[in-house]
Amino acid sequence: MTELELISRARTHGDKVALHTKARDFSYAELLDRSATLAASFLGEADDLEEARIAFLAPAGFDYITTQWAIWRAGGVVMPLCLSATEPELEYALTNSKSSRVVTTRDHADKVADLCKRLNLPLTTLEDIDVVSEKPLPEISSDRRGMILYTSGTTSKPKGVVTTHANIQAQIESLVEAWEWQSTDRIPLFLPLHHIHGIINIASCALWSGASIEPFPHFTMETILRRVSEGAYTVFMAVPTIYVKLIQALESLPEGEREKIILEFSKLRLMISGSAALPASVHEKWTELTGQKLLERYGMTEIGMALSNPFHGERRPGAVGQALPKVEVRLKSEEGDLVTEEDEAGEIQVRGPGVFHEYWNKPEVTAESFDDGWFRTGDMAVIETGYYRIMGRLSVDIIKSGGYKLSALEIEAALLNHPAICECAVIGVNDDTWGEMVAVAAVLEEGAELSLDSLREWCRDQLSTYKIPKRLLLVDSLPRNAMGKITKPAVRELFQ
Ligand code: MLC
Ligand code: AMP
Repeated sequence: MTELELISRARTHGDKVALHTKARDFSYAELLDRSATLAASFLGEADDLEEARIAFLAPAGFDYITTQWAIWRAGGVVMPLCLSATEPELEYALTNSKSSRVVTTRDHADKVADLCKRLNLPLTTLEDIDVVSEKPLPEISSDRRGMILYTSGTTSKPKGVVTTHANIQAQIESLVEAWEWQSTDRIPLFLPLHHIHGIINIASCALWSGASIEPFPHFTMETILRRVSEGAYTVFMAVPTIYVKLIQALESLPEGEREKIILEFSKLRLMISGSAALPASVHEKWTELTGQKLLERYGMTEIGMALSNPFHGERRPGAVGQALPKVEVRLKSEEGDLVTEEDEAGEIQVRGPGVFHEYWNKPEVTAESFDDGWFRTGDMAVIETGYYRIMGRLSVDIIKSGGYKLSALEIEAALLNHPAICECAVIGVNDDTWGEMVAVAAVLEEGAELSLDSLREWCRDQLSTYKIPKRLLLVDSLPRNAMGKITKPAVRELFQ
């Protein structure tokens, strides 16, 4: 029988604690039992979901993991939705992926009920599933599609990144080997579970290894500091914004309390940063405070993780290390030549079994994103004394804020629906906490008025919180080049 390796490995972990939650602990055996029951229910009369896309909306925890495993075990493709998405964003993901049903919890049903009705999509609430007896589950070969994650990019609307089970397994195995995951590891999970950082690097690597996860619906400083001070974890993974916020929080604590938490941070066996550039100053400050040397790594939804500072050896501030196991990395210059020398910049291109299968329903875009079998990341880097250093992105239209990748074009398209806005240009402005922050320069309709507060209020129904502009500049005209195209570097100067 062909069973996913994640599932057969879980059998060997049996009674071990897989999830430690406030309510109670859940063992690996419980994850297996519940996911088998759910899989039988999702299958109904069918023998195999045959790659049907099943969207689900659930916070990190037992429901999330068992739904994910159940969809996989029944032969479906998991499509985790963003808990803070607006209705237009959810509608786009559901219709673009042609999802066949939405699964959620009673607590979250209100968020999708009307939409599902309008789209004529069955909505299943996990608490209301009739316990059907288990049934034989289909064989899942590793070349089948397993997951779609929506990622923003150089196109206005997000693209669905499809990975097969083989891709997912390769991404997990690479990290388990490089970072020496242990079955004794305990890790907090507070990052969103519609992105690869939370799904692969934390949840899947931990469960693959027989480790224990403490899930949280979102990041809350007080709770995390308390659990760290109780010695709850061995491994910690976060985006740079969280390390900046942790430094601010620790520095504002009374000395006794601070020292206690810092001592526990210093005992962790591994602390990792990724999803956006970790400023060298933050890296150094964290070492100064806790004695921990953060391990910075670089990755992307389409490729999993590609570059990492070493688990053993020098973890260099401002650098992302070297290629991970199972990953080949090369740099290609703007002229299209392979970069063979140190200190010469080039685009990062990646090849290997972890690289995604396709952009959902976009064969041309998929083909264009590869150069002779190598995925073109759109990120520029150099190698300096053996380590890669990320220099920035090729596209000005991609913004990274708080670790989220945002498309300036998607935000512009939404803002252009505002009745007061005639024209606009969205850029990311540098910010010490968020890395970049969304800023918009706008030309208003004749006689119209617009404040940042009212624009932000209007955006709440259209865009997730992190996409909503944090700065607004009203201008008479936008800077353009001779061809009439808006020049974003000149827009950025307007914000200086
Ligand atoms: C929220 N706020 C922002 C903001 N997001 N302000 C500026 N820029 C942003 N991006 C503001 C809100 O408006 C609000 O302000 C206040 O901050 C609190 O909002 P929140 O939503 O409660 O924020 P918080 O919970 O503190 O979120 C911060 C965070 C979150 C860092 C925990 O952004 C996060 O989880 N980021 C991780 C995303 C991630 O996992 N990316 C990985 C993608 S995969 P007010 O005024 O209303 O209080 C990938 C590949 C790889 O990148 O390599 O890993
Ligand atoms: P996403 O599309 O959300 O998966 O985000 C992937 C992008 O995040 C990459 O293309 C990079 O631009 C960025 N990124 C991830 N890790 C790092 C890092 N350590 N340093 C700089 N940028 C990073």
